[in-house]
Amino acid sequence: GGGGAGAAGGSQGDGKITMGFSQVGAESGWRTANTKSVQDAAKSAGIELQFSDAQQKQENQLKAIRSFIQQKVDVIAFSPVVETGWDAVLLEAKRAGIPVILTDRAIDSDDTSLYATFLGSDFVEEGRKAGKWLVDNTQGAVNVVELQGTTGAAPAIDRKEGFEEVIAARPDIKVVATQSGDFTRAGGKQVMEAFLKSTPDIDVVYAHNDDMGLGAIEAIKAAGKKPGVDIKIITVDAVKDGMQALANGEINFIVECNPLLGDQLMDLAKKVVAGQEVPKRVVTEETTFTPEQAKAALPERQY
Ligand code: GYE
Repeated sequence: GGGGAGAAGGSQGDGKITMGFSQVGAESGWRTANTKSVQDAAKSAGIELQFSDAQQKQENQLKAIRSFIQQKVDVIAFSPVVETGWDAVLLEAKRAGIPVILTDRAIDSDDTSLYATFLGSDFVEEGRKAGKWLVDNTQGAVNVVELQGTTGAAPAIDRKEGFEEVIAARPDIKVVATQSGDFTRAGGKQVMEAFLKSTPDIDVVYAHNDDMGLGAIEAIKAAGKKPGVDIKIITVDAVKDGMQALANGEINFIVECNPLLGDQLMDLAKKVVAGQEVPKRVVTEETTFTPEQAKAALPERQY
């Protein structure tokens, strides 16, 4: 790391860019695909990657970022596990002259000078797409239970918000229970087991990711009900296991969230390190899948 903007020195002074990357964890299929994408892309771009897994803990991310600053990497990229609490550490990076790229998840801060750009999905829009499917594909009273992502995480906050915004048009759609399953399969299963005991007449599960939806499927089956039929399931991500369940009719609709951010991230990193202008926000393109569309897409699906 040459440190200052435009240096692109690399830690060994070999002209290579060094990127410190703080990943959220390994909580989901989405995350696994995202990690692989970042690692592969760094290799092809000739960027030296210092990869750190925070195991879904903000304190680990703070430690990793501080260690990247100490090592004088050329650029720091990270996917913030939660939205708040980053200003102090990002100010330290700024003072050290190290540019920061937010990838996948956003932060909640008034000071937009703390990062160069934010690359990732529009999570509010994903929530809207989930809500729209529900509004368009149900009639009469509908009881929804919601499996939220990690508390305080941008995709959990935004997917809830976008969904609520759209279903507000149908007062007969009610979210009767909502709780975090921490974006994991085990979390989704556990929360769904509790919902099935405490909440009568569940018509629909809205899970903020495939993994929690897959956990909910296990709980629904164990309760002697048919996922996708007795209880409809909407999820977000469209990773292979989710798409397989959708094709099998156990999930009814998936909103895609693209984890393959690696190439775009390396591209942005090179520009930022070279002191070039980059857009402050780069939104990834995504679609939605019905069971028929999942069947068609599965053979080509990379992750
Ligand atoms: O949807 C979920 C993962 O931040 C978009 O994190 C990402 C989310 C993704 O755990 O599966």
